[in-house]
Amino acid sequence: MALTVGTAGHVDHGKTTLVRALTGKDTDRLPEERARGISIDLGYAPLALPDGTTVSLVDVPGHERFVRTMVAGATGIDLFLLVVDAAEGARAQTHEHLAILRLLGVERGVVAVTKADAVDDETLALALEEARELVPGVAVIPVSGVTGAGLDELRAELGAVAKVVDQRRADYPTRLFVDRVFTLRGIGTVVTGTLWSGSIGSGDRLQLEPSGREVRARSVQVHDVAVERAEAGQRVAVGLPGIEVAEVHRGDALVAADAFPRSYRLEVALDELEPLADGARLTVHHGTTRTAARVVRVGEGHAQLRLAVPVVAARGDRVVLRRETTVGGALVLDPAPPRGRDPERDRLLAHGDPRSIVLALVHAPVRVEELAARALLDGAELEEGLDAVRVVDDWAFADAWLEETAAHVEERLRARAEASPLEPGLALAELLPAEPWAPAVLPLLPIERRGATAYLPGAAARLGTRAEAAEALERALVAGGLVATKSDDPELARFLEADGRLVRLGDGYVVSAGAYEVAQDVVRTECGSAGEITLARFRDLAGVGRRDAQLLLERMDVDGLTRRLGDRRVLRRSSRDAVRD
Ligand SMILES: Nc1nc2c(ncn2[C@@H]2O[C@H](COP(=O)(O)OP(=O)(O)OP(=O)(O)O)[C@@H](O)[C@H]2O)c(=O)[nH]1
Ligand SMILES: [Mg+2]
Repeated sequence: MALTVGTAGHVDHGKTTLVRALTGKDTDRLPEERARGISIDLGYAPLALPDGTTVSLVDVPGHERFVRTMVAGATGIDLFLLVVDAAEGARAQTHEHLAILRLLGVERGVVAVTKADAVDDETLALALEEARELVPGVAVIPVSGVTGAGLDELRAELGAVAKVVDQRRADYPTRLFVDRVFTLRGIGTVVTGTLWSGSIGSGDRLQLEPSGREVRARSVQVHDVAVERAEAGQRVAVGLPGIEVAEVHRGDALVAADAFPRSYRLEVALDELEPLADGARLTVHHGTTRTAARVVRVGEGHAQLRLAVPVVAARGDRVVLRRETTVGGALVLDPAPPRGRDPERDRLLAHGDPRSIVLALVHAPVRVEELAARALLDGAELEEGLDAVRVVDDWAFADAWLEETAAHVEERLRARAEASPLEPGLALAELLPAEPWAPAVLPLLPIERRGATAYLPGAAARLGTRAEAAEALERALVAGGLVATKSDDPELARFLEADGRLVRLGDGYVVSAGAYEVAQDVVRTECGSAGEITLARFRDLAGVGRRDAQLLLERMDVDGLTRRLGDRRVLRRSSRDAVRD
């Protein structure tokens, strides 16, 4: 299993010396580190354990000025190696580093009481006793980085603890926080970091955050050895062709495309070492990055952290909050929450089970892939959570929303049927917003579709209060015969036409269905004998005025009975055949 061990402890207590004694590698490589005799930057070395496995060792600086660097080094680790000088005992950064480890959720590790060679037995015994009290439940081993005493016991204990550390999430999308950037001849820009989750293989397309730039991984190495694929928990060096060194920095993240939100806000459960007032300004450390932030308190023990620089976080991430010293930490509940304070949503998120979280996120339709990209739930959790809502064609929405929408649609169709019994339907486009989810939701609504119009199931056009008007119109039509009647109620006319009771001509004129039949017969007969009919001839034969004659003929053109050639009309071929039959 791939694990990373991080050192911790006060300045000069012997961390780097111990790492060198354990691994043979001097991690104080900067000239300034050598000149001053203190560590300034993070150092990395592979450490072989007695059982043959190799873990990565991150050596952090102990000086109080470099605590922020220690945090960057500690965010990716699985277990700690706390180093205490036997002569000095626990000091300020021993305590602060321990607090940071606890805030980051790094609970397992080993305490090495070092420089055992430089103290008498009594002092050593006291130091060991003090260390046991300081970190209860963790093995305390006396060692010397100079004589090598106790190193075998220390390795054995690290091996034992490594066996019980929780697995990293290989099934979660890839995320690596960059801790070093450099150039290698023949390879170009190389970034290193601890792989928090997922895996990276040569050729993988990844996203560099927070710039969002797409990059391709080449030459993946774990501790200077090329590998096919690096796994979660390993220290990884990735060659990034086409990227300049100046374009990548410690704190950037290399992530699977579109798997994590890029966010200026984190919704968190606070872990306060000292009270944090609403509006407090501090520095948030997340991954290997840090940014200025403001605390906006939400409910009991919760807050939104408003960040100056966006981060790519996921639910369950831990952050460290610092001013001059470490003032607390926080557990990310939502890596990209909405701006407002919503205690109810906050409560649901804190509740923590996948179903509650999905319910907190989903009301109106949301794409499932968008939910995944919120980095709130991993694959299996998301699947479980989606049981709490409906999923149709990759759209997730709450039952409550569907009910609201159905009720709303029903209400509108009912109102429409009441106001307009002749045409009780509504255009679909008018009924549902033109949203991409509409096709998925439509079949679930209590409507009947006829073409592009929606009706209440079984709804039929009714005359309702217009029954009298309909009768009056029909009486007028009978009296009018072939002479067209003007109707000022187009809806009624359309209804009666659909019912086969009249025929609509242009300009709002109508004739009875029977009269239109007669007029058609006149045309058929004349064309049958004379081959054609003119407007004047039709007017005379039908005994109507010029306007009505023209309206009737135009309707026959539309119906496909006749075709107009100048001022003459002939039967269309299909109509001629019908006559011959
Ligand atoms: N006698 C003795 N001296 C030690 C031992 N370990 C470290 N030292 C000395 O202690 C001093 C500091 O050691 P480092 O290993 O640089 O301490 P550090 O914890 O890495 O210091 P920072 O990284 O700056 O926090 C050096 O002068 C070491 O030679 C030890 O086991 N025995
Ligand atoms: Mg050091």
